[in-house]
Amino acid sequence: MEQTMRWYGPNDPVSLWDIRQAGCTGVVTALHHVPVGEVWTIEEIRKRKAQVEEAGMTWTVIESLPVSEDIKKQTGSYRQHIENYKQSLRNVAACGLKVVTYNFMPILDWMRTDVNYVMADGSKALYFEKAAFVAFDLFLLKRPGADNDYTEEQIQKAKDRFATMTAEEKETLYRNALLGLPGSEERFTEEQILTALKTYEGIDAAKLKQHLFYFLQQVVPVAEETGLQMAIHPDDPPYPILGLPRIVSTEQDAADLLAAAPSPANGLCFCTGSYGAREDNDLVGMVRRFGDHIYFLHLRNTKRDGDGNFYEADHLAGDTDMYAVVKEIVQVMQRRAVSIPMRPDHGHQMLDDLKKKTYPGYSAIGRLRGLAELRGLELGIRRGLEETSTE
Ligand code: DNO
Repeated sequence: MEQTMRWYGPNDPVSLWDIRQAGCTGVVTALHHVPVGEVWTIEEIRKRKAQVEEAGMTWTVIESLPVSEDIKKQTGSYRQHIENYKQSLRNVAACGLKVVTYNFMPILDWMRTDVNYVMADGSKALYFEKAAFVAFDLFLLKRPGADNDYTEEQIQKAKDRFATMTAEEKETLYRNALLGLPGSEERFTEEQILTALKTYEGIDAAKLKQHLFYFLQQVVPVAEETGLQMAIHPDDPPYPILGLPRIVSTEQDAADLLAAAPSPANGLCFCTGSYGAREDNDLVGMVRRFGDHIYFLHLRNTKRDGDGNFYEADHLAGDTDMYAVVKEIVQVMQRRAVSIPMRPDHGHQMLDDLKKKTYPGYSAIGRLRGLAELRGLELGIRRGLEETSTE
């Protein structure tokens, strides 16, 4: 696997040299300063590429070229935004980039209730606690109609959980849940989120899927023409939240979107953390079946419990059998004769990370640990396969 880390750009407290010293040959980044829906110009892309190359690394994977809310809803300027997206694709291809990561999650990207969940060893992880999330929805956001989305038992659990929270904990929960898109410090206000949620009334999962398919049918031919690989990131967590549809959560969802615009350019960002937060996703089988369309890998592990809670475990621990997944990936890469770009997704805050302020999930040392473990795992698997084939 080609080893990379995400870099949020010049404002990222983790520097390009930190990433290089972690053993990466490339970074994954985006032009976070360009407003969603606008064209990425060749000039801006080149500038960013030069910065990465000055630190002795390459930039081939974009994460993300974001899809506007208008495109997801097919409202307002969506046609123009799709044209702009096509132009951005042509521009990034002209600058030598290869993989374009994006997602189709309405309004919010990933969601956690606690970004400083203390583990037994004192490091801190990201946590999604169902009862806290339901409490946020019902008692802090007070989303109209929210109580219809939960069972009596879930509501009771949320009430009990809320009753145990101090004012400070409520404030922290509120801030975590409304954390905006990764890469920005911006948070939604309660009013903004309620207004945004209202705009999705009448858009159910079937409709949102149609919008995704339409988008793909428009942009995939341009990606194919220019030699790019599109890589859709799954929903995180992989089920509906706040009454919003989520349509990239399961193997069937992935199969549907690949079939909607058949092309070598239409592919997946295979995130073991997101798909793995659902018990019914067979990750090894998915790698085997979608292998030809996996263009980017997010390797991360979660530990679930029966109540819908999960925390981000060490990369080689948790519910996903990382050995089995990486072994399958190695075989896919051998069959395709490629090295798929990978990044250790998220990491715990540990050691000096605990004294620094970084983007949640993106501290240097925690990710370095994950990367080092994954790198060793891959090497061991490769050597093991070589030995068995020459025996
Ligand atoms: C979270 C990330 C996601 C991902 C986007 C891709 O840490 O994996 O935010 O970048 O969903 O568009």
